[in-house]
Amino acid sequence: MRKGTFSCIDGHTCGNPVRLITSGHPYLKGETMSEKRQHFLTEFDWIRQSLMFEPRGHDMMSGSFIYPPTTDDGDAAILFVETSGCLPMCGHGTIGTVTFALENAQMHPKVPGKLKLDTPAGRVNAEYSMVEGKVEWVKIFNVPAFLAYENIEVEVPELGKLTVDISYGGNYYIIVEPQENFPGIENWSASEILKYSPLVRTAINELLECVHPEDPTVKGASHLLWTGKPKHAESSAANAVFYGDKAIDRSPCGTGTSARMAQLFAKGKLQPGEDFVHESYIGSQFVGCIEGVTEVAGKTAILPSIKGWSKVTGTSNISVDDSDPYAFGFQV
Ligand code: PYC
Repeated sequence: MRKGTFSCIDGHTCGNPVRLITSGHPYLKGETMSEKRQHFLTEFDWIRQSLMFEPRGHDMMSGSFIYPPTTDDGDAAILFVETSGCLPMCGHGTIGTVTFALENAQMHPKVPGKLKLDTPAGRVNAEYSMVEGKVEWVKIFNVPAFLAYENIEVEVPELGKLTVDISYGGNYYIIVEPQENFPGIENWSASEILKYSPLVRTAINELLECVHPEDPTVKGASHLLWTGKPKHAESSAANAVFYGDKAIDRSPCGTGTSARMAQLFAKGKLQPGEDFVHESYIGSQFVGCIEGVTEVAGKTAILPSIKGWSKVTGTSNISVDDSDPYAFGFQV
């Protein structure tokens, strides 16, 4: 039977939606969040589709479920649900989940101000400031990020040749810097980003394979990070992150910022300890930092942190009943 009622806390992180689902969790098999993610995708993907797609969601919708920790020292575990699937890791989603959960007693840190979170991509730690019941900011210490491919030439239908880098920050990002066939995000409309992104993504995934060296279920270049000039003088860089089929991230994108810092570090353009103020398509900002350097399967990687904020906009009780022809959503 595919029906249920789901209580949700809705809000946004720096402009991008986060729907924290606080009831209706399916029981998931698996020792790790990566295994539980696979179980969810196999048996419960209808829940994601119902809560993310129209008419209950929209193109940018993104959400999460909190589960008990899967490690001995963890405080909580997070499963991410998005229009595109279940991401291994979502930065804006983690900042929103932590904010909404703490403000509504859905997470109980062992050490106040700190959280150890189990995600499908691995351990993500968080720090936060909470004043009079409101979370002011959350800083996440993301999974190791690394530059996977450099200077890849790809022929994109209707656009022509692009040279791109591919970097991992919890998801694989195709990073496009201004060049002959791309004048920078400040000179492109949203419809151009939405038109060309899927074409670049398909061309890249036909050309090469992105598979995480430590977890083969994390695979595929799923996101695009187009770069350009920031609107604000204090921003270090700006981006338009494309995800799903029609979404431009309204936040500066946590996993995208991690991937971008790994790319800049590998090219000698960003050093550990420097603030990296990353600006989103709508001008909101995250502060990123390289906290340290490590290795993933013998490859140099960075330990990224991302600081941002979230706000609750409301609560909802969403019902899904298979007598509704659009119970499991649709995409146009
Ligand atoms: O913040 O990591 C992120 C993210 C991924 C997709 C949209 N936002």
